[in-house]
Amino acid sequence: MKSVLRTVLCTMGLLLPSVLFPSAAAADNPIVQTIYTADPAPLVHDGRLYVYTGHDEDGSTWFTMREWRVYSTTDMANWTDHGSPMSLETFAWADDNAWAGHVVHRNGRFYWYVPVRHRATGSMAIGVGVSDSPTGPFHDALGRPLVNNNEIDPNVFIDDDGQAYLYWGNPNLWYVRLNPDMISYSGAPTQIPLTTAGFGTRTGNPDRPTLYEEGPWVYKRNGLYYIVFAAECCSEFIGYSTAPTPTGPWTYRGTIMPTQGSSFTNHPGVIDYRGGSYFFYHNGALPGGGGFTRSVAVEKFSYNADGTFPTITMTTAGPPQIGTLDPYVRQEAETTAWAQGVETEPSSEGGMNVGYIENGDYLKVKGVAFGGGASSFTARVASATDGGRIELRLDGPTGTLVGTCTVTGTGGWQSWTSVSCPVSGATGTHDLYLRFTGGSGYLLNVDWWRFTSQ
Ligand code: FUB
Repeated sequence: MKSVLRTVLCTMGLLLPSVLFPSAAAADNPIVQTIYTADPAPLVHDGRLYVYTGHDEDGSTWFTMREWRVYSTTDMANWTDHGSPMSLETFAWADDNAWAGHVVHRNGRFYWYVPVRHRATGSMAIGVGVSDSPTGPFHDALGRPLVNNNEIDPNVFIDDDGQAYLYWGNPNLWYVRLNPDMISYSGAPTQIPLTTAGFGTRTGNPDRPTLYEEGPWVYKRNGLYYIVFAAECCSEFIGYSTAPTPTGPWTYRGTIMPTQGSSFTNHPGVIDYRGGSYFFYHNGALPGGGGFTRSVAVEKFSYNADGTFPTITMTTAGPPQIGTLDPYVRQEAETTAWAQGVETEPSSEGGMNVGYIENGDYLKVKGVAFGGGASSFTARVASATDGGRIELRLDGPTGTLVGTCTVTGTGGWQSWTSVSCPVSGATGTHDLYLRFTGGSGYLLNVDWWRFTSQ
């Protein structure tokens, strides 16, 4: 991503990312800025909201995707990067197209259904990764495809009676009843009739007379079954249908999210979390973004009284933060509302760290509750060069300076040490900016940080 940003800036004759991102300090959408992400699939587990995504490679001119990624939040504003716990290498029988998947929790395990290209046939198939943890690592549950009919975008819904259904398809829409083991099924895959009553009317494409295109997302709310999907092509919008049973008959209900946002695909994920309803999607909102370099974003919404959707439009603000973030416990550096100019990578001390930090880059952490005041700041850092400084600023990358930590070389990018510095003037609740300054080239890495209260 860093190299893409630099190329874009040079091409445009721009020197500073802030020129491209005049409102980056205020924006929280897209939720990931360090890489291009696509095809969000949210899951709530043990009080956290996880979102599983694909990863569009930098500079892609096709859906060039080799791995999946995981992010999580507890406040809908600050997201933790958990890296990539599953990739094409997980599936020995697959060779390309790590496309739109879905994770469900059952039997104490996490099952990740993904479409990939089957090496032996060259056609798309659906595999299943399994893990004991929502952040992986995942391994191939079957050693072969679960479904192999050259269609994509699996989504699993578990009904109140325990019956699980796998839905998928483009250009058709299929379902099959999964067995309780979640990695086998009973009965034959069944095509859901794509009628115009069920899925709306598309004009100008006799091969696809309904609006259904791909990306089904099925769930139940107040006894009503919903199927939300990418509609029409191209560009896609997000539409939905409802039914009295998980197998239909479906009735088309209209548009949720109109065509917007510089990506000709879109992909829905709908979930309730901590009393609110959230709509995940993707667009092409980052620099260099477009149809093959997409970014996942999220909006908060409320259902209408009759259970229908309001129209949801893409924003750069994203949802309001739920609560505040505690700076007096260890916070991962890769937990951010916005990460400007940096990348993440696996840390030798576990989890991820923020790296590839250059002069002027920054991390925004939203809604940090300093309360009566912080007296010092400690960070876990490493540097293979001469290091740099971590400026602690409030409410903007050039906002009030409340402390500066100096980092010197540690002998390696994964040679970690802790540095501390005094803090003054950090009281109440503010957006915290860790702004990095120093010479040219990469300065330092950060694994985690913590303030001490007065
Ligand atoms: O990301 C690759 C494909 O693009 C997905 O499988 C579709 O849903 C579309 O978003």
